[in-house]
Amino acid sequence: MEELLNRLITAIEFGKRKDATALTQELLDAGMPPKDILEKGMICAMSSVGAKFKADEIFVPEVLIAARAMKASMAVLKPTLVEAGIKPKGTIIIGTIAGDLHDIGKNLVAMMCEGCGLSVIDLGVDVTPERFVDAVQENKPRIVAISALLTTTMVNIPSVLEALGTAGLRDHVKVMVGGAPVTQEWATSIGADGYTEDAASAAEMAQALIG
Ligand code: B1M
Repeated sequence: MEELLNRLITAIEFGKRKDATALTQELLDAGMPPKDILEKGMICAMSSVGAKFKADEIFVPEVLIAARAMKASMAVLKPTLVEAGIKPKGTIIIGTIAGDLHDIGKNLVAMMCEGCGLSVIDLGVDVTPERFVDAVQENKPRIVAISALLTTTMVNIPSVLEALGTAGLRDHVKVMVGGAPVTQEWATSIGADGYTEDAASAAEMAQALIG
């Protein structure tokens, strides 16, 4: 089974979607617990992808195809995880801030977080403070993650923090911010709980904030 698991890791890392789904099914058929397939296989593969991306050894397209393979494997595994009562480590709501249509970086953050075993609710792009608040009320996530790619839209992020405060939700969620124009200094100045420069670090921080 060890060999099958290593083949699954390689298939995900190299974005071989069909191989990844077939190997996931083979591991299930061979009797490997779904939790082990998730943690020792899929999460391990995406951690390695994240580390290589951070080290500039691979780039956005490779990460996207790896994440796509991981998603396909996850679709095979999900029913058995649900059956076995294995819950995600936590829920994160993510979106690109109002006025902003850039979503490639935000999608990377979402995929990396999924790769770490978090449940991700992606609100898409151009997300207003009201939509963030509604989604928090509905889904009770541990984290709200907000991406901005424009200097003209990052200034809309503080309104989300304010709206969460007005709705009495600010103490219930950690707010992470990121995107090209955002800096640690600015994130601190608006009272965000976390800032990271890249998607792999965002997933690491999300796990750390969830504890
Ligand atoms: Co736009 N665009 N764009 N664009 N675009 C930029 C951002 C820009 C820097 C280009 C430039 O002028 N050099 C510039 C912004 C200038 C500024 O404000 N400082 C710009 C502009 C001006 C515009 C328009 C206004 C152009 C126009 O119409 N006049 C317009 C705005 C539309 C709108 O949003 N309302 C616009 C439109 C577009 C397209 C639609 C054509 C397209 C977006 C397609 C899409 O996303 N689906 C687009 C693109 C592709 C870009 C560039 C070329 C690439 C952005 C990208 O995807 N990078 C960009 C120039 C550039 O960056 N070279 C540019 C790859 C991606 C992986 O990186 O998103 O930074 P990034 O994500 C990184 C980190 O930032 C971080 O992790 C990722 C890496 O690991 N990260 C987070 C991101 N979110 C995070 C959240 C976190 C943590 C980390 O925690 C929550």
